[in-house]
Amino acid sequence: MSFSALPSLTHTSLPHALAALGWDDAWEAEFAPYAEQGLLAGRVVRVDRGQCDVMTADGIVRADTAFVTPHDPLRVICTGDWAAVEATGNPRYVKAYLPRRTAFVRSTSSQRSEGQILAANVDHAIIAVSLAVELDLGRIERFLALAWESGAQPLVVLTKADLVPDVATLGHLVQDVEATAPGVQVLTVSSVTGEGTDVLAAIVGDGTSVLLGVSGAGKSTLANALLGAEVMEVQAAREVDGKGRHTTTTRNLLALPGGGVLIDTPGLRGVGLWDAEAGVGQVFSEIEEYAANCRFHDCAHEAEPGCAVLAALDSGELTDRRLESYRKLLRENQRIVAKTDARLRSEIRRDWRLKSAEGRANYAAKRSGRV
Ligand SMILES: Nc1nc2c(ncn2[C@@H]2O[C@H](COP(=O)(O)OP(=O)(O)OP(=O)(O)O)[C@@H](O)[C@H]2O)c(=O)[nH]1
Ligand SMILES: [Mg+2]
Ligand SMILES: [Zn+2]
Repeated sequence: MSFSALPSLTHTSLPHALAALGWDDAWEAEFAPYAEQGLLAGRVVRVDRGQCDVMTADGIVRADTAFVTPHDPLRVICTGDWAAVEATGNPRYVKAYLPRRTAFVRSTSSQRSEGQILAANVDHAIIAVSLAVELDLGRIERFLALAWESGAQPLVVLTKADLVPDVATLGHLVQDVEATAPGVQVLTVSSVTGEGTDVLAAIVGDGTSVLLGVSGAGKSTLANALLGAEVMEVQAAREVDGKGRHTTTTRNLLALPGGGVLIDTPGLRGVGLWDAEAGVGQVFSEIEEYAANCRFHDCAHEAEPGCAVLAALDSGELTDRRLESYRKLLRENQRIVAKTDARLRSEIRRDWRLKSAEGRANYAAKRSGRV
């Protein structure tokens, strides 16, 4: 991609050039000690091989990440972070980054299943799902669990609506996804006909959004549609979605012309849960609601008398697939949690919970015009 295609920050009428990237009073206050040291504030637009590009009020700075690449992978600087960069030097170093308000984390597929941060300080986690291939509801649930856990608001965007043969089929597909995603908006879009992109543009015009999904889902095509320019490279010819070809290889933060910030990410083959019990609970909120009515509060929903979950299965309100998926994700999560150092996890979580609560309050205040 070429950064010259980024909308110029000088076009903004906002008081601070960084406002177009999401800078606000709370960030400014947190940055004060770094400003006193003469460090520049900027948002990380891309990290790769020991270096990162940071968008500052003076433009893009290429900086070395040696100081912000600790052993703990969850503390490694990432796209979306607010960085403190040296004003001069060769190389220039990122000296620190501000505590994150939200972070999208998955566990790597490696043996050690470490957490890996995919994007920081995100308000909307957009899960892109192609309608050109068979829906994988389990995978959507998995993405949603991580999205809820991140502290961002999830959104499912069903892409390539133009490839669905008729309206009735489209309706059924949307219904299936909606039943899988309580409390989550489900949008259908087509980058070919333009359908739905205006609705999406309105959502991403506020705050920071990250595009997530498997390779070939159409994330970069959507990013370009929202940017109104061919900034991100897209897969040249559509073969079969999600089959091995990864077009986007780094996570890129882009300022949208109508306001808002978008992070395009490389396709994920799989997303392992990483300490996402609350997120799983939110994805399956209706099951947790049924469970609240079970006769025994420690009901395992196997064969207990007065089990409201089994009653919902019997009446058809709840599907076997969904209950199985819930159980599977809970089990997987427990395995990950058991593997990870408990003390470290609780420390990191406390940090984030605090920050994301603050972040949400700030964001809500900003939206309602109080800041
Ligand atoms: N018919 C149709 N094709 C689309 C649409 N959106 C994307 N495509 C095609 O789908 C293919 C994949 O699109 P990309 O945007 O590169 O997918 P991606 O999710 O960014 O993929 P990775 O970068 O590998 O993760 C391309 O050939 C696009 O032209 C759409 O709305 N309709
Ligand atoms: Mg892409
Ligand atoms: Zn029960």
